[in-house]
Amino acid sequence: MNRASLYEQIKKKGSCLCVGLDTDLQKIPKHLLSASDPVFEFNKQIIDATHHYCVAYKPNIAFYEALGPRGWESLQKTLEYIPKDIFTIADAKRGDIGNTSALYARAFFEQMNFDSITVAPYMGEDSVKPFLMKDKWVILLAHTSNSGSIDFQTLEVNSSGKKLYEEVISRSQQWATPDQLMYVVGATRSDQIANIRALAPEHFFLVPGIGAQGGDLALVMKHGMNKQCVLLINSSRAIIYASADKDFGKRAGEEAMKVQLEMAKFL
Ligand code: OMP
Repeated sequence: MNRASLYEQIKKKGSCLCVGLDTDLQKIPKHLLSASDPVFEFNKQIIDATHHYCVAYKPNIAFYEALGPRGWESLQKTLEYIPKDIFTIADAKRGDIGNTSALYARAFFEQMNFDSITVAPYMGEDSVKPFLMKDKWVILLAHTSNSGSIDFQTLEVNSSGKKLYEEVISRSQQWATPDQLMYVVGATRSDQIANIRALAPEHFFLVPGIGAQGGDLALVMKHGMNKQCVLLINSSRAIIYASADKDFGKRAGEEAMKVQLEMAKFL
């Protein structure tokens, strides 16, 4: 999906919500465990209940890989079930030397038809470039939401105090246009989001960390948007596990709607 279509969806739905499909067999309602594919059954009902309120879905690949071949099958079925006008993110956090990254790109963009993939920038330009395929997006980890992000990302890389994540953002803009490249900026970094936006005025940010991680949605919307929104704000657990009972789909829909209504105030 290209930038214009993504923005079209954001305007149409009054939403920049991304629902994270972090589907865990330990957490899904017990009655689903007897289904032939419990993970897909859960995702299907979540998608049915939430697709009016979101513009993206982000399956976190770890939750599927951990189940072996049947996890990959559930992932493929889920991807095919997502409505075609909704942006898809393979949250795989890949990145390796060039020829290996090219195979990761084939796995997620050709074997599976994801619109985008999360990529770790640590190995540099040759590890990122193979993912830059026509009509596909790289979502580069910049300033992440987790506590360990301060171990490396905020280290100063020069005498004027530039931080490593800032260098990631400025350097990587030489590799791709804002039509192919997004950045991950955690919602738990909302106090810095205005500064980060100044470094990349046009690029979409994928912002995880509202909901279960406690990030502030209103602050992210207020300081992170530009005129075309250019935010995708992710919530996983707070939406998909709103209930552990048979009403889980309905409750997920209600939670997604609450977030959408909050977003609409800013859009
Ligand atoms: P919840 O905390 O349940 O909303 O899930 C957050 C999701 O976003 C998980 O799949 C994380 O792996 C992912 N994530 C972060 O939480 N923080 C980041 O900085 C980056 C990501 C990500 O790349 O999606």
